[in-house]
Amino acid sequence: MKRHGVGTTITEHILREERENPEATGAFTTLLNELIVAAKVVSREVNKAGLVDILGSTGRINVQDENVQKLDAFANQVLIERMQHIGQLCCMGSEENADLIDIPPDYPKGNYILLFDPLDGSSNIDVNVSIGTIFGIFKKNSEETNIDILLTDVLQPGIKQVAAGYFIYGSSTIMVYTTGKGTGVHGFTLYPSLGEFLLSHKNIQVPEKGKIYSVNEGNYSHWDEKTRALIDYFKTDDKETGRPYTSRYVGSLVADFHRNLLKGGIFMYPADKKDPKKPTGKLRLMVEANPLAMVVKEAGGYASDGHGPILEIDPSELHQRTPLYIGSKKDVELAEAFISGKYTGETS
Ligand code: FBP
Repeated sequence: MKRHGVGTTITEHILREERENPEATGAFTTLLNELIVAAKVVSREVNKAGLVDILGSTGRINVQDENVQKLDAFANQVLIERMQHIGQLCCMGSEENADLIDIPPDYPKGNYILLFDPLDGSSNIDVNVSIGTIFGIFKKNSEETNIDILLTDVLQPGIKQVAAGYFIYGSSTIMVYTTGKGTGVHGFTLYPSLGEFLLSHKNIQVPEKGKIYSVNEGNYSHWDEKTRALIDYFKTDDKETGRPYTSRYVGSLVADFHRNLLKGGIFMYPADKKDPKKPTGKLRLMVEANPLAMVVKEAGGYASDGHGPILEIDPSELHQRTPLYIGSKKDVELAEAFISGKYTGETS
């Protein structure tokens, strides 16, 4: 219901969820509200990037062995500085930081763990193509506060996330998130003149089967036979099974995922032999695959590493990588059948 021309704000939505959760203490609300402030700061900087000296590289190489872009570094700093003072976190983990990020002693600590990819789609930053911030939130299990020991609390399977989502900085800035447990996946669009996220996509459900496949086919020669057969399957002309699918690949995971979430389809970043140091593909389990896997599951879709659910992977490292097949349930199940060698030619 619109009041004074304004629809449901994200704060209203979060407070309603808090009231509906008997265990809620307000801690999660504080965490999410500050994360939203951080994203607004990043969104503002992204929107004016071409006008200020924030494009291009910092010249530094990060723990992912990637060139750190200036906007990457800016987004990372904004998230860390905004989130460390809220008193609800015991630590954070970022794609840009080799180790866990401790909460400075002059700030109170809490029981939540925030993991994030501060700016996903770095290769698209300088060319004004949609990029985003991806986040996953866990609760720590132990009473531990010592950062050196907290890694065991952080390395939980994705199924244990209490919330996950992303922000897209594109033609408009959108936040999509879920707290799981049947609460649904909801999208909020930033209303620039109001500076407020308003509900724009209520209870998103991904179509069970899509018509879009998203993959960097430039890696074809580095794929194994099963992966090639899968991609060839989506490109084969067969009206009965709605093929060929159409190819769409932005090169920003958050943007490719968001499109497929709304329209149906499958995003794939298979394992490849391109870089012996990265046999399991490029994408990170904890800050990219897990959060999006929680969102797609709550929206009726599925996320797999080709052999089983992403959310059930027991992580062993903060920056471990995983092959990723994510999106419409039937398309990802089919991909899993191909990659695990169980494909029999039958499609459901
Ligand atoms: P970062 O930008 O956070 O490092 O993310 C990795 C990423 O850019 C994804 O967003 C995207 O899906 C993928 O890499 C693109 O990789 P490639 O250029 O190899 O297709």
